[in-house]
Amino acid sequence: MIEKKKIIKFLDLGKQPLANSFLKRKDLNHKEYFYNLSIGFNPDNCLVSILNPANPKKQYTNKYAHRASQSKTMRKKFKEISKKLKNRFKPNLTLEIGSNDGAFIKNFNKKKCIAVEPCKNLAAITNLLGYKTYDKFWNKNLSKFIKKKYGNIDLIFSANTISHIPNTKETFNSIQSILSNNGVLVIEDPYIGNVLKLNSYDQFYDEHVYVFSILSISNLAKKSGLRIFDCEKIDNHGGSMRYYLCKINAKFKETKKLKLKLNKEYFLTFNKISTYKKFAKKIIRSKKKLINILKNLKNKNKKIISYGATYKSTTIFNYCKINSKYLDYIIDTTINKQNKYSPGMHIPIISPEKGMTNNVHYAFLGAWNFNKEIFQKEKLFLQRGGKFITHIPYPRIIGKKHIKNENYKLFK
Ligand code: JHZ
Repeated sequence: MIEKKKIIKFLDLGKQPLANSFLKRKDLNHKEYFYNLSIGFNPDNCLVSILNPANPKKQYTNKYAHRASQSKTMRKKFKEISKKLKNRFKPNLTLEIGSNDGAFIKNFNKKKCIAVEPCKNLAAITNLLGYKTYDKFWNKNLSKFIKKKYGNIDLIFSANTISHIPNTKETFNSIQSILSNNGVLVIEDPYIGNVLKLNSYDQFYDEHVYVFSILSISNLAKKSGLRIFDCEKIDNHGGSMRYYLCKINAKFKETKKLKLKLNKEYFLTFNKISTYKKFAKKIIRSKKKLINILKNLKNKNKKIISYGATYKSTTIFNYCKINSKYLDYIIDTTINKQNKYSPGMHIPIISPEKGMTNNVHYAFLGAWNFNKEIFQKEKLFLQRGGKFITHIPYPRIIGKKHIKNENYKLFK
C-alpha cells in the first residue's frame, strides 16, 4: 500500500482521465472521470509513485484496450526472453501474472504454465488458445488457490504488471508464498533511470502506480522474504529494467552486474528527493517547448497527426492541453481503439490506412518507444518530406536528414 504520509510530492501533471478510457462518439457528452495526477517520492524505500491510485476494478475491465501482441517488436522480445528463461532456469511450472493477450505465455508448453489476467476480454483470448488463464486479480486468495491446485511455481514472470498493483506488500507476499525454494521471479517494468534521463514523464499515468528503481524493488522485496540477485537493462517500452528475484535463502548469488547498477543508482542520487525536484523543473520546460512547436506549425497551416494512441500520450495531451486544435487525429493499428476518441482531449482515432495520407506534414510520436519499428514502416512518409515530432528527450522535430539509416537512435 502507498504510505502517503511519508511521500514527498515532486510533480503535478494536472487533471487526467484514466489512460485507457477511449470514448465512443455517443459518450462524448457524458461526464468523464478525472483525477489529479501527482507524483511523489518516499525517502524511506526510494519508491516513486503516483499519489492517488485509482480503483483497479475500474481500470482492468472487460474493455481493456492494450494488446501486447500488436507490436512486432514486442512479439519478438517476448519470444527471446521466453527462450532465455527456459534455458537459464529450466522451470517445470511457470506462472505469468498479467498475461494480456498471451504475447509471452504463447511461447510456453500449455501443460507447463498458468496465467493470471484480470481483464476478462484478454483472459478469454488465451483461454481459447488452451492456456489456463484465471481472469482474476493477483492477490493472497488467488495465490493460495493456485498453490493448492498446482503446487509451488518454479518461474513467475510479470511484465508491465507489478508496477500497476497498488498493494505491493500483498503482491510480493503472495509471490513469496507460492515460489519454490529455488524458484525465480522475473519482473519487467519501465525504469526510473530512463524516465529521468529521457524526461519521459508520460510514463506516469493511472496504471503506472509505481516507476521502480533497483533500490526500491530491493527494499520492497526484503519486506516479503525475497531478494534481487540479478538485473538487466532492456529497451522495452522506452527503457525498462528486468529484475530477477528469489527467496532469501535460495541458491542464487548476487551478480556483479547487479552490484554495479545499484552503485550507479546511488551515484546518480536516485535515493534523494533533490533528483526528482530537478526532473520536475525539466518537465515544465518540456511542456512549454512542445506547445510552442505545435503552435508554430499550426500557424503555418500544417497538418499534424499523432502516431499511436498510447496510454502515455493521454498524460501528455491532458497535461499540455493538446486537443484537435493541434492534432487532426491519431492513427492506431489496434482495432478496438479505432473510431473512438482519446481520453480527456477527445482527439479522433482512426486506422493508419485511413490516416497516413499524403497531406500529413507532421506526426507526433505517441508510440515513441517503438520509434525504430515506426521509422522503418514510414520510410515513404519521410522520403516525401514528412517529419516526426517528439518530446524525447526534449521537444524537437526530426526528419529524413536525422533518420538517415536503420541504426538511427531517438535516444541513447
Ligand atoms: P504502447 C500500455 O501503454 C499500457 P501504452 C500498459 N499499462 C503498459 O504498461 C504498457 O502498455 C506496456 C500502436 N502502434 O505499447 C499500438 C501503431 O498504431 O507503447 C498501440 O496502441 N502503429 C499495459 O499504450 C500503441 O501504438 C505502430 O506501428 O503507452 C503502442 O502502445 C506501432 C509500433 C504501434 O503502450
